[in-house]
Amino acid sequence: MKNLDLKGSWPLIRFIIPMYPELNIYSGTMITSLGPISVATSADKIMGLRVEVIDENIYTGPLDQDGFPDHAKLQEESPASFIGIYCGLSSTMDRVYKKIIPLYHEKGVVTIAGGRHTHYMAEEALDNNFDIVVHGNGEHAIYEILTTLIQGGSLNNIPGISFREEEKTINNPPSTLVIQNLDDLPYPNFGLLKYAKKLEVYPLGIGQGCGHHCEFCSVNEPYHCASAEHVFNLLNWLVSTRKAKKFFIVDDRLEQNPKNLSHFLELVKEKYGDKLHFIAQVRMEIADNIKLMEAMRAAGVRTVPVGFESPIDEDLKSMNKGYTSKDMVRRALILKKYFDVHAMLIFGYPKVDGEQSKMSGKEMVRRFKWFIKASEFSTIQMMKPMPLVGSDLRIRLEAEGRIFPLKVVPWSKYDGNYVCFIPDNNLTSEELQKLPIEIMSWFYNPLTWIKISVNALAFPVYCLIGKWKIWYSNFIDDLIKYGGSRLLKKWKRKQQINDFIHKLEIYVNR
Ligand code: B12
Ligand code: SF4
Repeated sequence: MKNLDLKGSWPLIRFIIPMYPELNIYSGTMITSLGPISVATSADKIMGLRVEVIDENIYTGPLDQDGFPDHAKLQEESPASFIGIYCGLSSTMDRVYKKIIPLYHEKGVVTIAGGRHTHYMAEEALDNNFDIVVHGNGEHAIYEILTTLIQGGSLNNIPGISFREEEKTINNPPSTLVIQNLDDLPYPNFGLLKYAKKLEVYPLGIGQGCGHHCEFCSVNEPYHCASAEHVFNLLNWLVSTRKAKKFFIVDDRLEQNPKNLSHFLELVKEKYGDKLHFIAQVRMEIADNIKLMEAMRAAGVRTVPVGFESPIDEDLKSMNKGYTSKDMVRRALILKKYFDVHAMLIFGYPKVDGEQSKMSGKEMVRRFKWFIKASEFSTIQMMKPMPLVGSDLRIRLEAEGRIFPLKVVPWSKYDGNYVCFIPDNNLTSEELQKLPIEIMSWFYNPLTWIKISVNALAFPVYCLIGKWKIWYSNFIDDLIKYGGSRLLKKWKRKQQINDFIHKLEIYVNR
């Protein structure tokens, strides 16, 4: 550990949520990450410490000459003694290691990492000049780390952290910190955000973990949740203190404790009707539970992102998704009656046990398009399979020697839009890179503006026959599609996809 330099009588810890490296469908949404805000809230309970959070994705402060948040300037304005970085998304880690950490490390600031990437890659983080890595829930750990360091104590007795002593890595047990009673947590204080645009969507957590075990996913903990009353009180507090109206429920799957969820929805409906707006991730099987969907709708759940993943049974089996494509369209159409459905899909999933799919890329595209059209999704996101750190998929592909090394495909490309491994034999790297984008371009068709214009003219007719609600819903879907087509165009313009594919091919043919 470096010698602690407590700058000023009230030392400062600056939490940083690093910027997404690439344009994606979440760019432009004014939301922040719940985890680091919750940890910062906990640090803020330490008497004599100042706390601020910089979220680079919604940042309004000083910029450097390349147009990125200027940490040298931030440090000059208010020197921090500690920084805590959210390392939950691998795609942000190149910026963390290359741009953020070196600057603070050089100034003798203590650097603390938390989030899923560094949990699984602690050695990499310590090699890149992080002083401490926190594993799992960081609310108690941050309190203990900061109070211990300020009082000049040793890290040896703090559970769930990794650090180096005389170049040797110390991993204090347990391997993952889990806060079982989520009702014990203080309400997240979004007021700690500094230089931030106004939040439009507030992240809200009911529970953590997931009882399923999809191969590509890095969420491996069993599910546990806060009580309905606790979450409802928190919601009331956000509505009254921050005028929050729109919420993204960050649970991996909302429906895991139906009794608790139904109670929460009932409380929301009683007080707010459907005036608040919730976005909540669910599995497609909730289409079989009409009562629950009705309760969700009545309490203001409007949009459900659903990981349908693939209409191809071989893919679903390899993913260990726990269902087949049977009934997918039927369930999607039921969900559509209640919500806007955002479908998350994975193209070209590598098959288990060296099985090779006989299906050509062209046939896969045809199947995906058919499924998307038949299911009438409001929005879609086509991703490539990502060998995420901590997932069984990464372990399998690593064992097969198929993951491109970081010098060919760096962490910044781990956002679902790039090929990260050598695909199955029936697909070339170029096809895996390009075909999902072809499906996105087909769905987010720039010519949708013609449909929008025609529909605008047809509005009076729909009013006359009393079907204006149908008109409105189609109109909004088309506007979103058109917006999506513009975003896609911007993304394509920025990418040098052919250079990227060329790099992959050189590696494959080496
Ligand atoms: C909500 C969510 C989103 C939201 C918001 C993202 C955000 N960062 O908040 C949205 C929809 C935007 C999103 C987008 C994506 N996501 Co996402 N998302 C989640 C989800 C479901 C919940 C995150 C959350 O808020 N959890 C609740 C909080 C309380 O927990 P937490 O974040 O882990 O924080 C705790 C600890 O980690 C720790 N901690 C966190 N920060 C810090 C900092 C310090 C200093 C300390 C000490 C501790 C600490 O303490 C916290 C409190 O206990 C997770 C799955 C999961 N369960 O983690 C996936 C997850 C983070 N997402 C994932 C992915 C892959 C994506 C996408 C790439 C998918 C895509 N293609 O669109 C994009 C990212 C786009 C990009 N540019 O890269 C992966 C990330 C894996 C990885 N290694 O990169 C996850 C883990 C899911 C998975 N399939 O495995 N996501
Ligand atoms: S992908 Fe969804 S259902 Fe599957 S393990 Fe992850 S969180 Fe659970």
